[in-house]
Amino acid sequence: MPRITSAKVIVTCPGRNFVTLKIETDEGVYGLGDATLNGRELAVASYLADHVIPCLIGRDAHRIEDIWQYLYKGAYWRRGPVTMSAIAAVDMALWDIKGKIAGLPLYQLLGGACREGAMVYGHANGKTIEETIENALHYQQLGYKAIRLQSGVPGLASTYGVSKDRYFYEPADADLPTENLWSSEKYLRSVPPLFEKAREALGWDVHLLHDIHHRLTPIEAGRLGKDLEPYRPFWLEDATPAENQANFRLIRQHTTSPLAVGEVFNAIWDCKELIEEQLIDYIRATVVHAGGITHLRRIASFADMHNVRTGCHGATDLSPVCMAAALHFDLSVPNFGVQEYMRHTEETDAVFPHHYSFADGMMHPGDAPGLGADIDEELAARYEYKRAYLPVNRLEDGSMWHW
Ligand code: EZ4
Ligand code: CO
Repeated sequence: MPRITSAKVIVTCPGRNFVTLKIETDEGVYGLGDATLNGRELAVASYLADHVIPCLIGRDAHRIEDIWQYLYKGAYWRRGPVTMSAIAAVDMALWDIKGKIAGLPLYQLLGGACREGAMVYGHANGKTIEETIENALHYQQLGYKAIRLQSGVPGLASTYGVSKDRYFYEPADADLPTENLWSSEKYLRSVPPLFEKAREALGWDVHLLHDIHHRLTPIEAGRLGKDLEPYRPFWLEDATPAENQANFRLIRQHTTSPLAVGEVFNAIWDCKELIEEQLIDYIRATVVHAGGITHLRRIASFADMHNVRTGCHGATDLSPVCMAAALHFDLSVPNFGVQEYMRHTEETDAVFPHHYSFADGMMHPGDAPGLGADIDEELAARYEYKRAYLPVNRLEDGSMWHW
């Protein structure tokens, strides 16, 4: 039995902050787990170092389900992004260890591949529709079969998803939250022409996606969904906040545009009605923020019963360790839909060497034992943590809005 002898939290900032858990065993095998929670990184680092690691020492690393239940039920205080990201990091690291000991890539332990690769979508963006389309054409040339379109909104100085650097979008951009101005009316006028022109330029053989980033009311989202129907979007993401899951019932009544939600979800309870009542088409929960491989598989199985497919969050704040875990999950889960893929910078990739690869619009986790992602601790130590926040939004009258 591989006994856990020690564990530590590694915080590094190769261009952006990442929190990584490393668990070591007496068999000399170690495992890694991503614990990054954008803008709240140190809370998870402390939760792990101060409250989780002491409970891990001496345990049998093979007992993944038992350790998951112990950390979830045993804390008394359940769910929430900090708790569930910490549990996720432990879970990922234990699966990594199990894979390394078995000499098998993780997807083999999860039942083996049920597809050749995971279709990913890239992020095309620009200040104007023309710029966004030019960027999308570039993704199409790179072989992407699915592309997310985000464009500047006329009359608004900045908006979500439109990057300073065209290929690396990093929303957590300041030492204190940047203040942005938002107008749903202006935004709602800007999206249909983007999709109309994108179909003209890109044709119909590519999937087009869009992220609303929680900014509309349900009835506004219903209207946008209806307006976009002629352009056959693959999905509309995070149309409205989902704390009240009934929000999506209203959207669903008004549009056949497919709906995706859940990158901020932490547990199966966050999407119980959404899935059970078939109010969504794709569930965006991720390995790192939703309790690890163990819990995400549970969500996926529940989703499969209700014709909901997976579409894991894959922005740059999810480290290459999480990306690797996501790809093993994607390869093995029957109701996989699509995987988000925002490339990491070279700096980040150097700190986290990995075996996953991209070809022809698809990704594969590689066949190295375990997750197939590592951390160069010496290099990581050179990048000190740098406080960085996500922006906030205000409406034109100064009141706070969803970012
Ligand atoms: O804003 O990951 O679909 N992707 C997204 C991301 C999120 C960030 C938040 O940390 O919505 O860009
Ligand atoms: Co999103």
